[in-house]
Amino acid sequence: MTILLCVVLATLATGACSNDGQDTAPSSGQTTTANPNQADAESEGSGATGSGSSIEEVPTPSDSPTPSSSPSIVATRFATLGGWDGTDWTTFGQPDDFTGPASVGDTFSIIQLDGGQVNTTMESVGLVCDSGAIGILTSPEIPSEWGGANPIAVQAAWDVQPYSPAIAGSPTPFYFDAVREFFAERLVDVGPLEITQWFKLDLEGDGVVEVVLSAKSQGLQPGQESITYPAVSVVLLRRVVDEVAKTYFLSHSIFTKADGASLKDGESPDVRTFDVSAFADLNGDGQLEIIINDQSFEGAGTTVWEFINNQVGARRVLSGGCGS
Ligand SMILES: [Ca+2]
Ligand SMILES: [Ca+2]
Repeated sequence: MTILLCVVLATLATGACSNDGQDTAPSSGQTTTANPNQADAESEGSGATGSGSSIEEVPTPSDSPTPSSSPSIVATRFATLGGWDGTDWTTFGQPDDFTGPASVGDTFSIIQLDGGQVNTTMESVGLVCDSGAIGILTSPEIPSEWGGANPIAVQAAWDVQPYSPAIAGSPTPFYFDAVREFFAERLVDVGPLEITQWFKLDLEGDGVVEVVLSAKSQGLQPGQESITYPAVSVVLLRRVVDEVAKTYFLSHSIFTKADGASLKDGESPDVRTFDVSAFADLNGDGQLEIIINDQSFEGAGTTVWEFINNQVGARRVLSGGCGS
């Protein structure tokens, strides 16, 4: 049986992998939601100030903090994604070469979702994926678990986790409704859902808490051949803007019955699922980027999203991975 696969190579600000468009998340996107549940809206907006009214403090393009003039390098076990070159995001020659400012013996920090960090040492530049991609190899090896944790390793001159780690908990029904509404706006009536991750954290340290969640069709597994349509997976960011909760979509995939019908005999859908790998400031501007894993049949990728502003939303700035 032929499985539709896609190889995700290190690319900069491009779609990671496409199958009838279900994974071509735009560089930014947002939906405006007149929040039907004011209590939840207030909860979402509450932060260290104890009030959602501090929305005035949300950075705008004119007062956004300045990124570092020093570089950073971001790697996973299967790809060196690139990083910040002091002025912009860059691939550092990925995936065919590596020209980044890192040397054998340099220390990288493996970022864990709970806010912890584990040091590792760069040993060489070599093959990190069977596709031929070149990247940083470390000792100990950057962990990778198909279908599980797939963290990033970072070298940077600043504190890449300047704010408290995300607090995970049990999502309320309100957030299931928010996910349904996101897909309903795309004319997809999703079936049973599960929210696999739910974080409340302050991405830029302005005292207003944001919500990030990962959701998918109940029981959906990457690479699954037999699926119930529609099969969906998404990572959403919700933040309070002008006292209203807005939803910004990050990585997502939608596979509908029509997509399935378009497959040839013997083909199976390339089911992909997404989850948050880490929150880390990868360009030194004091604002946390959202790092997302994607899993497919024998494939694993990572995408870095930078939140630009309330109008533009989030932008995919780095991505890479390995599939076969
Ligand atoms: Ca905030
Ligand atoms: Ca940042």
